[in-house]
Amino acid sequence: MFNDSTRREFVRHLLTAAAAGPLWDRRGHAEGTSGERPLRLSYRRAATKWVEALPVGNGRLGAMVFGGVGQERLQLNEDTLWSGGPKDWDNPKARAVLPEIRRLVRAGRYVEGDQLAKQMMGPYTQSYLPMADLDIVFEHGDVARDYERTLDLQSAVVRVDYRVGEVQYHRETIASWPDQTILVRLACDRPGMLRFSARLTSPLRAQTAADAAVLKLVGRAPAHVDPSYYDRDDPVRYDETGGMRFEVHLLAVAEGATIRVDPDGLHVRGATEGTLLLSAATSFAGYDRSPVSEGRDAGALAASFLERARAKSWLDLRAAHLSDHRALFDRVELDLGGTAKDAPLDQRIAKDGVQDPRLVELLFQYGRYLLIASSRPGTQPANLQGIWNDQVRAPWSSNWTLNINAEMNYWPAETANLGELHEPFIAFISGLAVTGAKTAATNYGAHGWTAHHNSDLWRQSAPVGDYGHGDAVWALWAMSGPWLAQHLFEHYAFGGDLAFLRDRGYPLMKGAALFCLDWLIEDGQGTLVTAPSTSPEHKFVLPDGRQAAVSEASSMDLALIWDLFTNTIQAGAALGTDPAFRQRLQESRARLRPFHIGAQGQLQEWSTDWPGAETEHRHFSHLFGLHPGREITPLGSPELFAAARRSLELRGDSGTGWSLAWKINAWARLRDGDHAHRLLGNLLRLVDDADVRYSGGGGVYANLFDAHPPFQIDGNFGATAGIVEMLVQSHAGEIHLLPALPRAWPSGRVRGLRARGGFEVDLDWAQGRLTRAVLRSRLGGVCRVRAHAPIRAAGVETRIASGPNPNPFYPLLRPSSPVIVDVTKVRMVELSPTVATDFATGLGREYVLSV
Ligand code: FUC
Repeated sequence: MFNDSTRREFVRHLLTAAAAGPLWDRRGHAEGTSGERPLRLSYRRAATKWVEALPVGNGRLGAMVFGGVGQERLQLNEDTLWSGGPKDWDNPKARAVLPEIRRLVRAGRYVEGDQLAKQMMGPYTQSYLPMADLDIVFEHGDVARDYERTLDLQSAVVRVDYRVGEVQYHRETIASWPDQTILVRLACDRPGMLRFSARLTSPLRAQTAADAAVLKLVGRAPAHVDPSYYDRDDPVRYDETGGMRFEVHLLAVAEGATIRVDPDGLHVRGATEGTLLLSAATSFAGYDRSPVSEGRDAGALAASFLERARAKSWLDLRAAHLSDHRALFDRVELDLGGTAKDAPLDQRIAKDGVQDPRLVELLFQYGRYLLIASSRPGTQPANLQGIWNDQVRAPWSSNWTLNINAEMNYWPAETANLGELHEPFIAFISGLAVTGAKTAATNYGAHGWTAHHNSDLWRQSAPVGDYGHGDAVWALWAMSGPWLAQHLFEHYAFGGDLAFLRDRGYPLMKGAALFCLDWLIEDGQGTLVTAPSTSPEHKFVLPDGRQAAVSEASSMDLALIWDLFTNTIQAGAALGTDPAFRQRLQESRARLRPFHIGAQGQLQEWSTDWPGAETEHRHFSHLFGLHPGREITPLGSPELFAAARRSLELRGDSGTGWSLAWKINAWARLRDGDHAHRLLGNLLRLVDDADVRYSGGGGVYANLFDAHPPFQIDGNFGATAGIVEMLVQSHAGEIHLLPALPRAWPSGRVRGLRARGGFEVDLDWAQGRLTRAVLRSRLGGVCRVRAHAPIRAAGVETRIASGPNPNPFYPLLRPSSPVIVDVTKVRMVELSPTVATDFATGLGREYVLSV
């Protein structure tokens, strides 16, 4: 028990949440994270809505922590808990109607093409499901003082502190990767004053049972769940033969307390401190195995995780969690200036938004935090909601949407120094290449593999739409393969791991390229085109006013195929393999229909300069080559660069959350830092709207989750990636330092960003100009650095760059010249002057640069 002065000390630590004092160190409650630039989401009241709760996760298990006083709620997820099981989604009819669709499209009968395309569809994907709720009901009631609720990004701990009468209460929640459990630590400063019951419930079919000291929830997922936008009777179907099993196990450890377990819960009385340990598992045994007849033993798995964790003390569990998390999180530091603000986070967002550089830092690091919490080697990749979902029929099934959203989740993985967290996505792509090879053969009679706009735990690879219910504008898009394959190449391009490229990356890239070679057709004028082709989710308007989706050779198709062929050629050359195949890719790439620059000086979205159905449509797929591709660069393709800028201007500055995040990246690639910053400002707007909105309305919720609306995590990852693109770029034949620094960040520093070719970059800037940089070279090779002036490297000879960069990771690519409808309409972009400097680097060496 504390005397008055230690008690005051205790409260001070709780309220300021400052670095650990000796008391807390000893008791293991505080983490001692940096006091100077705290990275915290803090609030003075508990969450009342799901998008106010704070996420923790270990890649596999996720919890949304509400932080209630009288009742704590943890809404729980496990990343393999989905409806359904493997099944046949391929559709041989697609192959039968393919020639007729191509004929209709060639004849300009697009609306008929759209209709016939419905016959190419397969079933909708299954749904990612919520698992359970852990409710902790405290006997002290709901009235408290000095309440604070905080997520500390650097330690990955959610803390709740409050006082009831004279008793100070403290709670910490972590999701431990090393110990595969979610842990809730509870403490108070008066002996025996902790009294609570912990209960488990589930929105799925489940029952609880007491098994010795453990409370178990044993449940089953539905065999089928329809997407939320598909309005049918009986959308959630249970059946005894289908449907994954799952178990959640809960144990309380509290020395000196009385603990009773019954099916209703765990009842703890007379505790001063204690820990709840929660483990969970499903019967998922792989995307191609039945979770019922070939499933794993969910109960045995959950029990083994719990067994291992209960053998450790809270201090050890917490220390293991901290060192695991910080080994990833601490690699990057960002300082954009500004002063610390004490107000609750939602008020800060509403009041200051992007004007507060500390909020931008928080948003940036939140994306990194969320990736660490939702994507670890061996887990499922982050889906539309990462791993956090409380709805049985979540928006868009909380699946993987492949025409931008899932890819966006992984944009920051390499650049923001979390390259190994790309792994779940790479493994996902490997699975999709297996199911997608069957789809390519059955639906199109094509070699290689591809997938379409949606996928799920079972690696659904066919067009969705329930055999005709869906719309071709989103369902009929056979281009997932090329986009996904970019991630394999980028993983190699940043890390330089040749064994990865040889054994995993290249074979999958080649498979995607084989599909494209078969998918491309002659247009009768010597060029290669795709058909049926769409520009994801955006229709064009025909001269008679009708709208259609399916045509020939949308710009995005051509950009994706160019990117895939280019990457596969570069990868094959790096491996010294397949020269004949490379030759074939080179020849086909040279014959791709060139981009067209339309009547407004814009990059055309479709092969004809049709107006779009929505001028400010959220997707701007035709700019893939600007970002995340590398076809459109100021040096390699200045007209396309100018046309891309015009297209983006025409799209405007509003959008859904992910669309705003993509625009940050795109404006950064256009080297317009102020415009990128404006988009960042549009994203850093407080939203309190959960209804689905397709045009405009994007922002962030009180817990900084991206708001599409509704919540969709891609915008968080996209924003983090966009902030990196503003500071460092390396896609265009050189490393560009501060390519798009906005005036709003005149001075700052960043440490630990990554550039292609194995470089790690630290930067310092003042008065809007680079002052110092440190480059660590992991692979050696020539480093070409672009900055506002020539750079000097301490102790190394430098020279002004000329000609191609000899570093094989840095080709300068020159795509075919575009067809320009009216040259007078092309407004070339004037960029502020910059200089590129070359110097040789040695493997594992560090270089200090000055300007
Ligand atoms: C695509 C987007 C929507 C949404 C959904 C999950 O259909 O066009 O905006 O992000 O995916």
